[in-house]
Amino acid sequence: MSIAEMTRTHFSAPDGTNQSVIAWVEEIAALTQPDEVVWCNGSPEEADELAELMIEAGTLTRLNDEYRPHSFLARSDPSDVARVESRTFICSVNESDAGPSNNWAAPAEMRTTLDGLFEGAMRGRRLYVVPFSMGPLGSPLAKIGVQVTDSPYVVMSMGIMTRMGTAVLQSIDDSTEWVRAIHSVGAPLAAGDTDVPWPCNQTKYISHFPETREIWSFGSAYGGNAILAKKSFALRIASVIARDEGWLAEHMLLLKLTNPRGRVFHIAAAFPSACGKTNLAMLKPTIPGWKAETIGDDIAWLGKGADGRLRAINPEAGFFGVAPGTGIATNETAMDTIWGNTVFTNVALKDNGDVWWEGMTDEVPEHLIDWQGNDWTPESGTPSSHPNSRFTVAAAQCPTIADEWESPQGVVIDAIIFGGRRATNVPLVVEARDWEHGVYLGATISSERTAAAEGTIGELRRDPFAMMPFCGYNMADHWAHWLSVGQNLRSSGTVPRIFQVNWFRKGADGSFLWPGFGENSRVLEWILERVDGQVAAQESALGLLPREGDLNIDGLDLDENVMEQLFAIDTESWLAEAASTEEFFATFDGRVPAAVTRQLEQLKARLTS
Ligand code: SAT
Ligand code: MN
Repeated sequence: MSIAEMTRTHFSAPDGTNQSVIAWVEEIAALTQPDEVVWCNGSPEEADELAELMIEAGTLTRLNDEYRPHSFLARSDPSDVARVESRTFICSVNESDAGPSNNWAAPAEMRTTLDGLFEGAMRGRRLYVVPFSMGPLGSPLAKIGVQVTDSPYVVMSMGIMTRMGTAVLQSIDDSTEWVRAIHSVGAPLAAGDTDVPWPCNQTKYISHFPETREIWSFGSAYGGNAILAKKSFALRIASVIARDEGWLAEHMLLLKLTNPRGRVFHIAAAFPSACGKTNLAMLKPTIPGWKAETIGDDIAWLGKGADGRLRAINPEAGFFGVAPGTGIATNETAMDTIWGNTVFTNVALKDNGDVWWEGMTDEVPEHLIDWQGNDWTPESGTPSSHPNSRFTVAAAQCPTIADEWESPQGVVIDAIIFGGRRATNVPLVVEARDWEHGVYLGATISSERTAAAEGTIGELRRDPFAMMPFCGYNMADHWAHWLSVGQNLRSSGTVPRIFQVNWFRKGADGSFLWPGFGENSRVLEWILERVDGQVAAQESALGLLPREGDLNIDGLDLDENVMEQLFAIDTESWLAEAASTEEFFATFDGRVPAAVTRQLEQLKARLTS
């Protein structure tokens, strides 16, 4: 069967499709005027057919089956390589509900702008209808969305990152609340126009309408700008639904750990983009007797379960991980996950038809085609792969995926961890005194900028709960919501402990003090021994720290004084940090909860006492 014949079967909505979906697709098609409407069924044949189309269009290169079976390389337009936070909008009815940390636009005004941009935007292209479930289909915690897009790359990515296809569409009935997500690369084709491999538009809008649970994305085909199930739905829109319904949608990995005594724990950990969430989610413990298994690497939905405990699911079905820096030494599990059936974006191509990126192997290939399609040698002086280049792969392919990763009820969370990338100030690990203090630690995460979004790399920025770019409502209200979730959990008995970690502290010579990666299991050991009541801790101005000798560094080759430096509390710079926190809180127009500002006052008092 030819490609054209195969898709022809999907040119009308499958039997049983709910009228609300059909009417909406018709409305969007009337606005965007695609040549064809294709209803995606989520089958492997469909994905293969899309791959063929994209190979023909130059969007994808098929990798050598011998080294990387059934895998592809995509090269984006060099201008479309990361999330565009300056073009991301929360269009709540009231500006104050978006808060000072989001770009806001009045819904009516934004709708007028978008109507203008989307009118005829899909001319000469196909509109793909992509029904998807976040969370296992049928789970009480799962949510449904439908994305329409004119990008086959986005369809393919959604097929990996979500549960996608006809079964989801057929689960929608008149009572289903489903999220509407509209995406166009914004590059209509006139008759006779030849397409480019990666169509996109210099004008970009990633707009969210929290009240009507809608997403409109224009101009980009990259990652979080375009795979709307991910940051736009599972974080920005879901965080608003979660606020309204009493649960949490967070930028967190989920990890299962079993200690040498056989006790099982689950942790949820929030870190900003490109700060090692995927590495931690796929941790290989270096300490004997510990086992780590993966549940999720980026997003967690958490809520009080029927048993009164905090439970979490990974709403995604795949990993969209940062490639550079991923190698056997840093994340062997990821390397084993991406053996095949993987889409790589903006990495380098080897002469043998496999992929390579900085940090994949110690040995650097003598010749590559770089992420922009140019010849590359070690002398080129530029990275061969874009620093935000990615792999997209099904979570089920991860060798350490935990049995319960698709548990409809979610897993019980024993500890919550907040982290960032901090060269100074923040110790290797601190335990919060209580939930309120933990919320303060989350609210005051700062982190050095990475390549995951536009901006100056290395610059320190505030990133509360690692949700700064992803919270669909006022960040200060998010802190209040966390306080109320804690209160609700307390009313039924168990509240998870909260910790802060920093793998990235540097010494005077600018090098990292802590070896990180698998050795982070030592820090998790201390955290879980605390949770298990096996070890005491010592008070400090910042919270509870490991007592000398309690953190297991057996067999680690650390320089002298490294532990002192990792836990050093410099009063002067902490007072400066507290002053900067005060300024940051002041930007929220009095909306910061009293329990959070009280924590700041207590910190200052402790630092000076
Ligand atoms: O591009 S994504 O937003 O999907 C990844 C990230 O920045 O965390
Ligand atoms: Mn992320």
